[in-house]
Amino acid sequence: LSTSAEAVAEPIKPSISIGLTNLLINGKFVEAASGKTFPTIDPRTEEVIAHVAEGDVEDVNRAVKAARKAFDHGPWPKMTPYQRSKILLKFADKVEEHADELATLESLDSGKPYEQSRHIEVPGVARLFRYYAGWADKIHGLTMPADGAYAVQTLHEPIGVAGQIIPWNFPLLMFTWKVGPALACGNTIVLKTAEQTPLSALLVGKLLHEAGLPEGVLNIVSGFGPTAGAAIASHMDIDKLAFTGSTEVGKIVSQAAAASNLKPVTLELGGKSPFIITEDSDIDHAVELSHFALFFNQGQCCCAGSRTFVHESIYDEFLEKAKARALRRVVGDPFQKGVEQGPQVSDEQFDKVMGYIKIGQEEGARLLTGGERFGSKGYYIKPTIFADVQDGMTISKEEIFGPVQSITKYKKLSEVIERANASPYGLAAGVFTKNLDTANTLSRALRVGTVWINCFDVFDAAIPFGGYKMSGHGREKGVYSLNNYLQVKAVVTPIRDPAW
Ligand code: TXE
Repeated sequence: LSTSAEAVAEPIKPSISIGLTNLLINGKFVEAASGKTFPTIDPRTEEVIAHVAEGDVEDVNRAVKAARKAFDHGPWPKMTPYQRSKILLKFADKVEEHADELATLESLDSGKPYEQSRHIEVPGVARLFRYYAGWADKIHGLTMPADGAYAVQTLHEPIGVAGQIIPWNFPLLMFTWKVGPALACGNTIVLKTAEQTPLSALLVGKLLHEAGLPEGVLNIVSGFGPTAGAAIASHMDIDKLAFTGSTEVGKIVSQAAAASNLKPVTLELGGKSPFIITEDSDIDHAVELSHFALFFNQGQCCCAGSRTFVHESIYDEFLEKAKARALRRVVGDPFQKGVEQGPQVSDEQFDKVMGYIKIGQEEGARLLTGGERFGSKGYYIKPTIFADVQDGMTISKEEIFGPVQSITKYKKLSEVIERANASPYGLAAGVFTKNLDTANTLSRALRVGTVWINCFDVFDAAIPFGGYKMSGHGREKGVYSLNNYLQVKAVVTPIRDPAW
């Protein structure tokens, strides 16, 4: 870990100048109506990267006006689906042309390893937009027989202006999961980025316009939740709301959506995903996969495998190897090659995670490794493992959202099913087994939106993602996401002369 420590002491200067900091409204980058800005912070150095225009209610109003006009009068929903598809495809090419720049912005703003931004996130943006470009001209209704002499058809129409609020853990991908299907279906958008990570979306917005997106179709308002975010959730002229973030705020925006104009809401919220390792497992492989399931993206994944259940017959060996793997994890400057883990996104998240580590120790979980800050500058935390975690402990119940693995022992399959399901969350689960019967049983018994068997975090564009229970409702990605941005109109015509 010595090279990582040096990297923390000497942050690498990425060769990029921050060009875009204003709000994107009606196809132009404009200052906030108030003239206010807020700083976005480099989590490696705790220093300001740039001051970004701070959108508020008036800016959301301006953005909604532009989106409304673009939907009601603009060319976008009336373009042929093929024309829309071509713009999305051209945009995907532009993402690839600007891959280095986008990945640099993403890592600078969020602290995630550059190699991850460059080889997972940015290609993911291009892939998903191509996937939805493919759907644009395959969205169509049905015809159906009816009692009586009627010709009946359904039209699948865009909903209108979509309000979208996204978090900071995957700024580019969360933008993509929401904007891709909304545009393919012909909607217009007002999107709010997270206040911790406003930068990459602005460049993506510029590229979408360069690819031919008409003005007003996509508006991006940087700013804070209780101001700009709340204005979107409660806006009377926004027809649909999609939100990804905490369960707490998910409830607030749902209430605001209902209290304003009853706009439909899709929610992708927190999780406490079990990762179950059965007795027949190859231990080395199980250690590696469960390590990845939790520590990927600094542990800041809504679906992180944050409750590792290990069969008692392999528990001790598993603990020893999991600890060794955590100690080998390369922590350091995200721009340094080979680094697996950068800093947490913000001081607030750093404090939250350190708080949970303290609670874990106080409540009697056994700290195997880590548990403290890494280096002296930046929001770095040592990969941390707790063993012998009991279900009633706070760290087993609440979302930590950091590099803290909680390992617990189980005896029987029926027991682990019950314990895994005993959570208000139901986002995802990992199952590691060689036994087909066990895999089939667990994949049906677990009350979660995704079950990864002998794999984890497989996020193909075609695979739907979303939660059971308090992890949210609605599905993103895949064909299922189109439903979020379409409404069905039935058209009924009498057949005047059914004599034939
Ligand atoms: O989330 P918030 P925070 C979880 C994770 C994390 C915790 C808190 O456990 O530690 O949430 O993170 C906007 N009206 N997740 O505070 O506040 C906000 O500006 C409208 C899981 O960052 O939910 C941002 O754009 N909008 C999650 C977005 O909501 C509001 C990813 C998310 O922020 C608002 C992130 C309001 N009143 C955090 N208040 C996941 N599911 O992946 C805030 N926002």
